This record gives sequence, C-alpha cells and structure tokens, in this order.
Amino acid sequence: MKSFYVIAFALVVFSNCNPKETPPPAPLLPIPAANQLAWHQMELNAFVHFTTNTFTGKEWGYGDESPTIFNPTNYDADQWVLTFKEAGFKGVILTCKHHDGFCLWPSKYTEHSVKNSVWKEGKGDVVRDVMRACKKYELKFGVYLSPWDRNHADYGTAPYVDYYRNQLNELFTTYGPVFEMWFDGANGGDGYYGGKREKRSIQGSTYYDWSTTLNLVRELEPEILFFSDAGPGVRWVGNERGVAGETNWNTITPDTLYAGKGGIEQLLNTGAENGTHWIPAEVDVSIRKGWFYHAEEDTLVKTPQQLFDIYLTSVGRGSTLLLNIPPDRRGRVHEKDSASLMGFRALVDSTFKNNVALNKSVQISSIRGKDKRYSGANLVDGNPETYWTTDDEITSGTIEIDLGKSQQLNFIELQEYIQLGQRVKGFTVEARVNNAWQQIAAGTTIGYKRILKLNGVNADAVRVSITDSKACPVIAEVGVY
Ligand code: FUL
Ligand code: CA
Repeated sequence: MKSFYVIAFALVVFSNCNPKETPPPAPLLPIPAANQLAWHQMELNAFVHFTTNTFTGKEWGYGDESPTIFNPTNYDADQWVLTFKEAGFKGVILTCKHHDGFCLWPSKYTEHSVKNSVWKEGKGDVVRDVMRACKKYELKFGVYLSPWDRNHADYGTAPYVDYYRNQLNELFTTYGPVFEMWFDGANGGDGYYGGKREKRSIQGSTYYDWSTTLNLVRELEPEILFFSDAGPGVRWVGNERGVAGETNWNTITPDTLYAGKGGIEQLLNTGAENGTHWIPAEVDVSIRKGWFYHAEEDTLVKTPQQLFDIYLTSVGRGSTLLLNIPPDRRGRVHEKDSASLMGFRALVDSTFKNNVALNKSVQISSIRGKDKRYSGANLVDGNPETYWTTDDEITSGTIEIDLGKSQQLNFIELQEYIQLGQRVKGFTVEARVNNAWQQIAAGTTIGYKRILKLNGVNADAVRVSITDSKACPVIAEVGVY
C-alpha cells in the first residue's frame, strides 16, 4: 500500500516538472451550467403555438372561447415533430396553455381544456402526444405555461397562484422529461375571468412569487432550464424579430433587469460584459407574422432565405434560435411552412458543407506554455472540445490559416470554448488577396458561435486577430466556407 503512494507521489511530481504540461486557463466566471451548455449546443429549437386561437383567428384569446371549437380535423403531432427533426431542430417547446387559459392536456384543475372539446370525444391530449413524438424522434421536449390566464376566475388573487402551481405539478409529474420551461411576461389586463369580463392588474414583481414556483419545478425536474425576460436559465433577446445583438454577452446581472428603468430590451439584446450570471439570450421569432396559424398569413410564411438570415442573426451571434411553427386547423404543419423549413435546411447544409480551413496549416502568435495541447491545429480539427489558447497575461493574438489555394470565401465561423467563460471583446478578419492582406470583417463578441459574411472574396489565406479579450482567448474552432 505504502509503495503505491510513493509511486503515485513520484508520478505527480514528475508530471508537474514536465515542462510541456501547462495547466489549462482557469475558468473566467461566470461559466455555463451543464444544462445551459447543452442548450447552446442544440442551436435550433421549434416553438409550437396551438390553442383555440387557431380556430378563432385570434392571437390573444379573451378566455371566453368555448372548448368545443378546438377541433383539428387531421391532427398528427408526429408530423410536426418529424418535420422539425428533418429541418434540424433539436427540441420543441409547446404552448400547453396560452393567455386564453385553454389547456392542451386534460387538466384535473379546470374544465377549460381538451377534455371538454369534441375533438377525440374529449379524450385527446396534445401535451402527451408531442412529448411522445419527441421521445420517438429524439428531440427534447419543453413546455410553455402562460402565467397570465384570461379564463380563470381567480386570476389576480392568491388562489390563482396555487392553481398555476398545481398545473405545473400536474404537468411535471405526468409528462417529461422537460428540458426548458417558458415563462411568458405578457399581461394585457382585461379578460373573461370566469365571467367578470374586466380588467385586472397584478404587481408583476411580487404577485407570482417566482422563487417558490421555480423551486417547486426544480424539485420535480432538477435539470430544467427556465426562460423568462430575466432568466434565470435563459433570457429573452429583447425583440421578436429574430435578432440577437452583434455584441452578445451570455452574461448579465439579473438585478439590473428589474430596476424598473426603460431600455431593458437593449440590455437583454446585448447582455453585459461584466454581468454576474451566465444567462444567455434565446431568440424567439415566428415563421409567420403571428404566433398562431391564420390562413390569411399563408402568403406571409418566411422564405428559406429569410430564415437563413435569421439563423445568421441568432445562432450566428451566439444565441439559440427558437423558431415558432404553428400547426393549422387540420392540426398539421402547413405545406408552406414545411417547404420553407426544408429550403432553410438545404441552405444551411449547402453553405456550411465544405469547411476549407479544416486541417489546414495554422500559424498563431503564441501558444500557452508552448504546450502543443493548446496549439493552432486545434482550431481547425473539427473538434469543439480542443482549443487554442495563450498564456494568462496575453489578451490578444493572431490566427493565420493557409488555405493552400485561392478560393471564394463566403462565411467565417468562430467558436469560443465557453466552458471556460466568454472572453473575446473584439476581433478582425483579414484575407490574403494576391499576396496582400485586407480586412474583410470585424466583430466584438464571439461566444458559443459567431458567423460573419465574407462576401465572396477570393483569397488563399485568412487571418483572425483577437484584438481584445477579458482574459487569455480560448478558441475552439475557426471554420471558413
Ligand atoms: C408573447 C406572447 O404574448 C405571444 O402571444 C407569444 O406567446 C410570444 C412567444 O410571447 O409574450
Ligand atoms: Ca477544436
């Protein structure tokens, strides 16, 4: 036994003395939790808005809709999820209850649900079906449960908060696993409210007592990621146009979001360089004008090119895209929407098919501890787990990739190794055209992924200069397309 310790001790001493073994940079806090990291890696999720609004043509149901109008004629939740999967989506978030209060599952806490619709003689359950389809096609399943409820008689008083929590308990014990829970901040005031038909206002910061509610859900689903304007898991991006900030910090200080001052959309959009918490922005946007299906918007479905542009301003700016695709009155993803989705997938695939930097020769300004475990080759090995980094005191550096021959360049894709925190504050991209370097792009933050257009320049080498970083840069990949 003793000799074992002696040998182990000797090994430790020996490895510490080895000049080639330099420890990795210390994490620059805050860093993503495991569930946040997994969320970054998903990149594309589908949002599904479906309720009585689909049948009334409204966007915000008043809460007095009869459950009998919910009656899809050719419903197929598998078709939704399979369509999303073919388009490259990794998760689905379903509006289990929107502001109108109608529940897509047969909740025992209300009569305002599918159990009182004629659809499937009241035996239908959309939440169950979507969850099962997600299991079948290996997508993650998420839920949206509107806090604002224009149907419920108790809305605005304490018993409603109990009702809301009971429903969460019901959802999380009946269905799952659930990767993300969406808390919508909207509250328009007026509604049916059990027949009172009046305006009710709540004290947003205190009424729901969110910390109690979140703890309740966490007990049932420890890995859950909470979305709301202010997190705590993921934050709103500050608009519904599909556009994250060109500067996009995954960090933000939650307190600043509740200060009651205007302009928080801008803060949500960019995050804060020195934010105390890792709360990345999620980009929610609809493939249509509205969040719910309306036949008159069949001509307004975003084109593959528009979706691709949104991909660039969301995933390409270090966010995850949550694209809403609302089923129609048949209960299916409409042909127009699925055609756009497939066109979008084809565009992404063809654009990012051929990484001309892959395994090419890389020269960098310096390597951490001159240790080849952090070498420039790690930038072009196609492996997001390996990275190039520098000594601690160095906060800039250059990466020069020789492409071997002159060719047309359309995009560059950069990835930080965010497991060690978000660091880069500024960078430029140059191309070598006829033996002369010219700047072709520049940016601020990188984060999980940053994609920049290179506008078809013909060049035989590319140089990325990290001009400023909060700490030594840690870059996992550089791809050129
Ligand atoms: C908003 C809601 O009011 C919309 O109806 C939609 O659900 C969107 C995702 O969030 O706050
Ligand atoms: Ca790598």
